[in-house]
Amino acid sequence: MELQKSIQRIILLELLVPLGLLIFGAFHGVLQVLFRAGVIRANSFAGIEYYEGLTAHGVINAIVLTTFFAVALGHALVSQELKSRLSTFGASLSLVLMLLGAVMAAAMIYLGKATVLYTFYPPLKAHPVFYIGLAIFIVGSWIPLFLWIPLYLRWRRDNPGEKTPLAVVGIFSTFIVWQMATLPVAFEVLAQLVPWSLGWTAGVNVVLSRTLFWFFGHPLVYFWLLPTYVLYYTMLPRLAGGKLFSDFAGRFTFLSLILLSCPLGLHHQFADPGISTTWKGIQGVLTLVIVIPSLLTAFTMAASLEFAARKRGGTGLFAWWKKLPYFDRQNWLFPYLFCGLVIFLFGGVTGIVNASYALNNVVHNTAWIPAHFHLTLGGPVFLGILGGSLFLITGLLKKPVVWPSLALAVPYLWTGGTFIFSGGLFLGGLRGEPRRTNLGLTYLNPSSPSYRPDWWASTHVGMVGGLIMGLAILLFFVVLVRSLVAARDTARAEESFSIPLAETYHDEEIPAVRNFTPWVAAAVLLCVLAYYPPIRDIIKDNVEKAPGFRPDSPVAVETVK
Ligand code: HAS
Repeated sequence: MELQKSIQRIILLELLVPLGLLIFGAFHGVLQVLFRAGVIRANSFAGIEYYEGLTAHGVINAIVLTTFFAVALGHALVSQELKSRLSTFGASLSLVLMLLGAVMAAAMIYLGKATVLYTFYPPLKAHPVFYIGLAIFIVGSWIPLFLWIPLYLRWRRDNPGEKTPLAVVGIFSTFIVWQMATLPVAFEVLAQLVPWSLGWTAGVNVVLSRTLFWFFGHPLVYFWLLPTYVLYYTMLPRLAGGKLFSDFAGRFTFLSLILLSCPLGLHHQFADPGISTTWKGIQGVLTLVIVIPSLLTAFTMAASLEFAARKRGGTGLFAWWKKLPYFDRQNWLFPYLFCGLVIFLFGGVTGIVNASYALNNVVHNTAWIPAHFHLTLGGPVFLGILGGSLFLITGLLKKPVVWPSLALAVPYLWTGGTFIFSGGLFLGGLRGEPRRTNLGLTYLNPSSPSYRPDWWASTHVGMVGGLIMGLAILLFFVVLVRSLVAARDTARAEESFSIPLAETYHDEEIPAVRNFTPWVAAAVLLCVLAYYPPIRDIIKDNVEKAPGFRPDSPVAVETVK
């Protein structure tokens, strides 16, 4: 069944608009490395202040691009796999709200009224329109799940006893995680930040809002990761020329991420006052448990790749790796997913370092942290989005990918750049180099009393990596634009578009992964157990409310009576 034309148009907008914004997001990324290396030694560049650019970089790349992609992929896969028509009205409403919210937030950032970084927690204070824009954006992103649920229930009625398609399990898991994650942040925004920014309340309970933010912020990272995991489990084995090694591994990974994504946010707050070490310790241990689905994914992907490589004639204990289609121009999507996996090995290991309560003291708030998340969010997730978007856009428009060799080069260039960039930041982080700091004006400025010449090498290595990453994105846009303006592919014009999904090698029958309900119920229970006591303590402590600040000054922008 072909995807409705109206939904195709919506998906295209959901992919193209954020990719357009990515031009700004990526530009600010490149400026970041230049500011940090002291190549730009100023408070602003091209009229955009350092923290304005950093906020735009984070909000566009980490929130807007990722959420739009998840929704677009969700519409395409749910409709295809459940062979159902989506509500055009519902999908359009979701799109309009998300666009409106994104425009409101972006306008406030570029007007200099929301320099609060992508984490937007107080005491940094933004204009109310920024927070309201974010709230509207989130509400827009809630709608798709509620459009898909009736289709799913109908599919189950019509197909009794059949397994839910794996891609649908993955997409539903993504949006269940999103739903659970966004409730606390919606509460933070609506109950704390909007009234505070409107001047209705004086000051804000920072411990509470940071805790609510990270209650959202950690599952957010799995919301980013899950669509890429859907691509890994459902597409990568086929692109490699084989089958998915284990269907159970996919279902278990998706469902266990529903269970475990939320009750871990305190590992971002190991250094925060006002929260007991007991709860930080418990959530720290749970963080190590959530590594299990990713280790299972590592095993399953390696096994699936081995199966494919052996089918292609690969032999030996390790020699089979050589047989994978790394440089096949017709199969340009393979390296986007494969390189993401390779990068994620390092992102995952450094995540385990962060999660270790004692080691976290060494790396917290240093350049190590952005190094970690450019190997997770900036690695598998970003490459999944780039490759997935190019695939969906050209597929829906029935256009060829022009210059496939260039398209193929992008993930390799990005991988090289990311490793160099993160290598520099890891090195700097271990020497105490702070994150979110305009180093060029201070520590990398020879005429400053705080000059740190020993940070020169790490920031410059980071800069070289960042410039290579910038070049990779530029080349991606060359391919995208060139493909957009190309004539339609006449050979594909008559075919209906569908996403090619992998068959399964081991199709296990395990009842525990056949139903969402127990996983969702257990997840809610675990969240209550992990968060009720620390939040109750924070409310009981009733700490003094903090005034608002801007990131570039230690002086508050208001007083709290
Ligand atoms: Fe993280 C901070 C711990 C995963 C993103 N993380 C962040 C921040 C972001 C982020 C954005 O415990 C900064 C937030 C901020 O602004 O302050 N993270 C973890 C752990 C994991 C983890 C334990 N993070 C992610 C993912 C992200 C992400 C995924 C985005 C998508 N992270 C932390 C902690 C902090 C943190 C602390 C707070 C630090 C602080 O002090 O502020 C785990 O889920 C990772 C598990 C992953 C693995 C890897 C599996 C490997 C696979 C690849 C297999 C490869 C193959 C191919 C088969 C164990 C699946 C091989 C082929 C070859 C040829 C080699």
